[in-house]
Amino acid sequence: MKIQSVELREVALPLVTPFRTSVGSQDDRNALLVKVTTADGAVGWGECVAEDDPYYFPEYLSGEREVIRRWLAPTLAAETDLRSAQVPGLLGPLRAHTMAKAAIEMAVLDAELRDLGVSLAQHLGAVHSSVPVGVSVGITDTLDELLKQVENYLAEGYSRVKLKIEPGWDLEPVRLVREAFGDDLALQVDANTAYGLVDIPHLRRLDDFGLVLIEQPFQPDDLDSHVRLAARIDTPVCLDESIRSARDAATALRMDACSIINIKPGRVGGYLESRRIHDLCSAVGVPVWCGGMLETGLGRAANLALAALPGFTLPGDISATARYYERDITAAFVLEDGQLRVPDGPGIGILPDPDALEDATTAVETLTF
Ligand code: OSB
Ligand code: MG
Repeated sequence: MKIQSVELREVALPLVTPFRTSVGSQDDRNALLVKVTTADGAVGWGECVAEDDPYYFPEYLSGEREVIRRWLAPTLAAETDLRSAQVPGLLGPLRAHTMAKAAIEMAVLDAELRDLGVSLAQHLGAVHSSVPVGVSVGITDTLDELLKQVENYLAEGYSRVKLKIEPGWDLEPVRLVREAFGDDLALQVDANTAYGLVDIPHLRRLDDFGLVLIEQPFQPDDLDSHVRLAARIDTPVCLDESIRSARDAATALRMDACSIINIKPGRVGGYLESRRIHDLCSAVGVPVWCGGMLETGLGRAANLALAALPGFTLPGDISATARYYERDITAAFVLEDGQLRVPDGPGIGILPDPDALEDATTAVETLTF
């Protein structure tokens, strides 16, 4: 293909409930959508998962938009016979900006596969037509409010629950949720880097609650503290923020810094690098699961394709539309027996609804080449 234009569109979607983690709270999801149009008229959609501010990850939405505009789109548009498989290699010399790279790679994959009539799921090697999914529950003002939220999500059928934790909001919420909903509930926690080495004795007390895993207790570049925790705690340690590539994954596993990996395509530079991490982890028997960034229906469609690969043996943070938005820019994803269906149409298998897209749009810019 030859890229003829790239549309950068910002959309603002109010969340149905504020989402609070140890690094901040948000009421809206502002997403950057990337639409690629080829010289032959094929169209592909990508979503950049960068947040407004660099609290979770160093990249941020307006910065990633600039990176796509100035460097990534022109680099790919210079190719007269672009194939999606070349994208990681072509963008590799540009440092970091994995979220921008992932967004434009997703759009190129979508355009290419739509044209071929092949689904992203099939292209990546999916083996499931639907996948069990979990829900990520933010920090709430009160414990009662947390229990109410978990109760509602369980009534909807979610297969596992992830609680956000931070110092002062850890053992007690976990204990109460475990007591209220029983030992069979698949329960895990995510600290988003809120702890330090000195908290290891405290974190070990989580072993009383039979958790599936503890996600990213320490700073992204602090693999050493994760190694020390993993050696002292029975609960499996999982990394999110620390893993930005297949090489990072290999290093973390070799060091025994974790025994489970959360794969977020945006964080690792795309769906192709995500598959490499999946393949590497499968080869050494390490479970992986698909993380989420409160994506619109576009990003969640693609995440479902990834989560249908055989090594994704734990439910991901890919919830039904109703958990995030009253009105998404795509048709809603609905939970069926705790599972979401993997889109099987060409490309990512879903398109934005034109009216919903228009209503959510806050800015559009078109680059032509
Ligand atoms: O750490 O997994 C995280 C959302 C934004 C930033 C970081 C994280 C999250 C989530 C949301 O946990 C998961 C979802 O999209 O449902
Ligand atoms: Mg996380």
